[in-house]
Amino acid sequence: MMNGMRSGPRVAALVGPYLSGKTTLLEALLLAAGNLHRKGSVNDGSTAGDSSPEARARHMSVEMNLASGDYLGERWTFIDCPGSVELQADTLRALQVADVAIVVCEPSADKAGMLAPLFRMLDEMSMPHMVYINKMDQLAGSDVRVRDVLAALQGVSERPLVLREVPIRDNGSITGHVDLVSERAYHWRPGQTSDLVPMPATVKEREQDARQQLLEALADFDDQLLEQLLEDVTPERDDVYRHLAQNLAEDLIVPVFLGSADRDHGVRRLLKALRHEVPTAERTAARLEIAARTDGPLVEVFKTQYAAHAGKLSLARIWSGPVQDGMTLAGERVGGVYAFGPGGLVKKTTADAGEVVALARLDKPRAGDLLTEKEMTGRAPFWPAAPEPVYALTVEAEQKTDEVKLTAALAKLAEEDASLSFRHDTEIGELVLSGQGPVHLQIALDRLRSRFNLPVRSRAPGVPYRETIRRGSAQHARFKRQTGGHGQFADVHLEVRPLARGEGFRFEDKVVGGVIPRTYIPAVEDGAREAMARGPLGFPVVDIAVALTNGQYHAVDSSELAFKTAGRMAVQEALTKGEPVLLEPILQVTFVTPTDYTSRVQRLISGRRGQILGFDSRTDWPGWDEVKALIPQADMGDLVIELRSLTLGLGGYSASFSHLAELVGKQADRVVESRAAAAAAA
Ligand SMILES: Nc1nc2c(ncn2[C@@H]2O[C@H](COP(=O)(O)OP(=O)(O)O)[C@@H](O)[C@H]2O)c(=O)[nH]1
Ligand SMILES: [Mg+2]
Repeated sequence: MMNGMRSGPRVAALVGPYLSGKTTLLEALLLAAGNLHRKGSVNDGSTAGDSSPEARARHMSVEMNLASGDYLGERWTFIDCPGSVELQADTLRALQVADVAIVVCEPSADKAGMLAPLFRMLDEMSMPHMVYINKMDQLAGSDVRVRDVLAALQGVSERPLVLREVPIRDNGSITGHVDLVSERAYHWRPGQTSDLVPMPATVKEREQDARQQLLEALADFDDQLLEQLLEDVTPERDDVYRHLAQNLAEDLIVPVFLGSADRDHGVRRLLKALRHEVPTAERTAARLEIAARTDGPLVEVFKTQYAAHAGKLSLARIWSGPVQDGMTLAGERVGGVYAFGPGGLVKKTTADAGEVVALARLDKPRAGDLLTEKEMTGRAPFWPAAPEPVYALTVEAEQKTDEVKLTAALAKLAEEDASLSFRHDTEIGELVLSGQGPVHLQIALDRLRSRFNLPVRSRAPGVPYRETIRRGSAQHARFKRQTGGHGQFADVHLEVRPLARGEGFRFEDKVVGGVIPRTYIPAVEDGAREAMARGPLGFPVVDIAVALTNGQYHAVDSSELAFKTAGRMAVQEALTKGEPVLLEPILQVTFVTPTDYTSRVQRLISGRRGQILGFDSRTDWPGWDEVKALIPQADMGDLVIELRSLTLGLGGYSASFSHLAELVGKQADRVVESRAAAAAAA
């Protein structure tokens, strides 16, 4: 690297909050590297990234965007990741195959907290990452200081953040930077290489200070460097670069760069750092515990996509090469190898280790699979689990005839995105789509229309209410009918009584002396179950016991059907008389939130008829709390939206069924009325 040796193709993932400027930076990097002639803008929808109709319509990245280009003879693939928390799954996948993450953020101390989960995740993965503080142009006329922004960022990063540049200020605006390793000063010019200028006297002291901090940070990991510093020896520049590369590769320090993606400032400096300091694919494979091969290809699929014309595409990083069009991978023939040009996919005949490619027409592989020629050799060792769903909608094809097509299309979308799932809800008889929030699901619905030509309707899914009784009773029912030849006869005595919550249904046979023959007794139980399918309030009945105590039969006229009918009649009667009561599902919900917002989360819980069970600071996560609560499922529908707006998008939750609880009063009346109205309409 430093000695001019080629490093092979490398991959950088651009991550960070929504609107921090990732897509703009991608454009600036491609332009600065010489791969674009004209720079697009996210504001008029002309960027290389964000080219899908769903992204253009929202002016935001709705999925990862890839673009490869060459910089000084080396191949780079940039993966621009969506910033929205709802679209995190894509970011996680991109990070699985990247050599480095570039965290793009705004020059604001107030917004630093938004980066806490990201820094934490990167550190947990030991993922080499650097920070690019974007939008430096916005500091013109403000008194925001870079060192304060840095201090705020450090507050949420476990790893030391190390400034690589200090800004040059002129009349309040930032006009350039001083590189702390080379100690050269640069004047920024839009769209051009920066001018080397003499270091302004005003910045000298600050520069010395920041440089000393950088060297001390490196010396923490190297005794020889520490000795040099103690003896006031100036370390060799190449040594400093070597330490920087080494510490980045091991995620020991996080270098921080400054710039303005919009104006192409500080972009070449960033590219140079990428070139000299980012670990090779080989080193990344070792970090990920993926054993490269010497005798053939090994590729990792990290995303699959169903493109309109090309069919299924498997996006893959090649850990061992080469990969050729027409070769066999995992026993299937590769029907096309594509690179990611700034304008779209570019067909290739062969691709080498380190590259990211799209492989066409491989049916079997899923994201996270490792492939060789013959087989899938397993899963990537650290492949992340899909995030739990926190939001759901029902989906229904506008045209009834499209229903089969709808299931097939949803299966493809769910394969592309593991954080999206769907199931057929037998109780409401509808497809329920679950995911990470309203934006996430709306994007999926838009895709059904734009990619599969499938217009759909959607709404909030119903709550699976139940009902039970409060009072038991004894019932007698006789079913008797005389029609032509032989008739129908069954006579039963039942005792129906409520059970404790969660006990379900029990059927007890207390018949003595054979007053009802054995063969008819299961039929009585079937009849009871039929009555319970829809209780007097309109919902399935739970938590009751039915005991068959006595009865009569007729040698000719009795039948299973007759006893089933009598059983149903008796249980229906008992339910109506038993003070039926509605039961609603209560979920156990565990929230995680920065401590600053814990009281807001507690108010949110109370506002949704919830009951706080307790809260605690997270032992392994300083500055964060965990709040446990019970919340009715009926109040969970849009909870994630409010939670995110109360917590700067940082709070999250997971929920699971806890128990059924009685619901009475006006609220219960409303539920029963709307059920009756729905039944009447059906
Ligand atoms: N002032 C200023 N605005 C920028 C800069 N970089 C990006 N933006 C603007 O910030 C907004 C979000 O940019 P975008 O690249 O879409 O952010 P992303 O959500 O992180 O991909 C757009 O309006 C950009 O024009 C910058 O360096 N300076
Ligand atoms: Mg973007």
